[in-house]
Amino acid sequence: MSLTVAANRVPIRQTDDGWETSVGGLTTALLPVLQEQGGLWVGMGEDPDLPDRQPYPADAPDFLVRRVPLSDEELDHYYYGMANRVLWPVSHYLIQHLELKEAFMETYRQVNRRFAEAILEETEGEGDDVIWIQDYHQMLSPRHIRTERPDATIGHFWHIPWPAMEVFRILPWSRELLRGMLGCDLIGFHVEEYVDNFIESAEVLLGANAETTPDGGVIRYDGHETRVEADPIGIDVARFQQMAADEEINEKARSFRERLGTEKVVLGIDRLDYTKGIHSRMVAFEKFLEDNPEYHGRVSFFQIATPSRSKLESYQQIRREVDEVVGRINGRFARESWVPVNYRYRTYSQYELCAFYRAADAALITPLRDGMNVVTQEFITANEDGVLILSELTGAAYLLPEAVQVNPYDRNGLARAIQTALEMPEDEKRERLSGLKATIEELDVHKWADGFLTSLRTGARMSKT
Ligand code: GDG
Repeated sequence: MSLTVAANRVPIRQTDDGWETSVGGLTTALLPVLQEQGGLWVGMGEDPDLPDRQPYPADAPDFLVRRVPLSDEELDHYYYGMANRVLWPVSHYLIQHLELKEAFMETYRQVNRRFAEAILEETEGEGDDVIWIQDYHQMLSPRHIRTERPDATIGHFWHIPWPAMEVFRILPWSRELLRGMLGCDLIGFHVEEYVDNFIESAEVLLGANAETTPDGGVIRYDGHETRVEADPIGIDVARFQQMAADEEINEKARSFRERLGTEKVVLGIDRLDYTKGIHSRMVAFEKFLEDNPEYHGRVSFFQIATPSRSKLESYQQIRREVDEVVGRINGRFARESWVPVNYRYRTYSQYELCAFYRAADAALITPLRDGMNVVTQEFITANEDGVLILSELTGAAYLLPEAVQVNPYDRNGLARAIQTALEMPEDEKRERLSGLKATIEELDVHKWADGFLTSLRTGARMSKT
């Protein structure tokens, strides 16, 4: 078998010491498959100085990196436009950020076609070769590939929520986008809710015929069958376990706690994105401090917001709002050496993140909507005795009943959950965490990739234990 992956970004990057593979769930899961079986990775080419075709590694290539070069305007309309100002907000039910511009969709069509052409040029589509497309950047390329190569095996994994049909249909191009996706043989989502929403969208908007099966469903449309199923993504569990056992990381965790100087540490780690609920979380922490003066001086909230999509006005706006609320809370409550909110707008290494996970007494992961949220899984794997406070509007919430679940829009409920977490008895904490850890071990990202590829190739899902 040879594997072709199409994702928005290629999995390698240039550093001062040469080229290296990037760190991230998807790369970690798919590189071993490409290294073993060979293949192709197609992604955007944002830098005209880089080659369109790059065998990697250069001295003994395992696979070919193929870039689809994009002009600045194409990048603006396809990536910052259609992907990030249309598909992202609509899928997260944050339609106040929606910008429905025909020019975005026009470029998205062209770029999806170019991705499909690059795949067709580089592959012959023989035997059990498979094409695996990732995420909402590529909804139309499956249909192009199918038209040119009716026998191709094409899979797609959708990493964000699929919204309710009534919300998805707001898009003037909803039917065209769905038809594009239905060029696939298999589409994976994190949880059943998204599978059901997708099936309903295909039935109502396209009049497709759909049947539900124990694994998800089968949609028949235009003479082709597409299977849909829930395949929740995991993390590289062994890597996080190893980091968690590393003495240097534990030393970092201890000195971090000492520097904060409080009895309790509450942690948040997110890309700075309006879907992640950082602002509402801060306001809830403020309410917690208002209601619980006995905690003043005893608890610190440490929030990392990693810069993301910062070219976009809506992301600049959320940054200003978070800056403002952090300033307000600290201005109101800080005293002597105690600063209640420690906020960092920057990127850390994965080792540093792991030290923060180890150090925390509670993680506050409260997106307004999130496909899965793998920060949750990283915290559970790395931490030993903390509490997970988790938004019920994430994919992860379906899988993790042992978390303290909250509605991220409910300020009072969230404030109470912080108190519950900080006062939870030790044995209850350990019991909940051990249930959570068992689930995360099952969700491992290598198993996820194997499971999806087996289902794609054989037409049947592996039985889940
Ligand atoms: C999409 C979906 C779905 C964050 N800051 C730093 C850093 N990170 C890493 C985390 C984690 C990842 O980024 C974020 O993953 P999430 O799952 O939280 O969210 P999205 O980026 O929105 O991802 C999401 C996911 O796809 C997978 O399908 O779960 O729902 O939206 O791994 O650790 N990593 C490093 N430095 C940082 O400062 N190195």
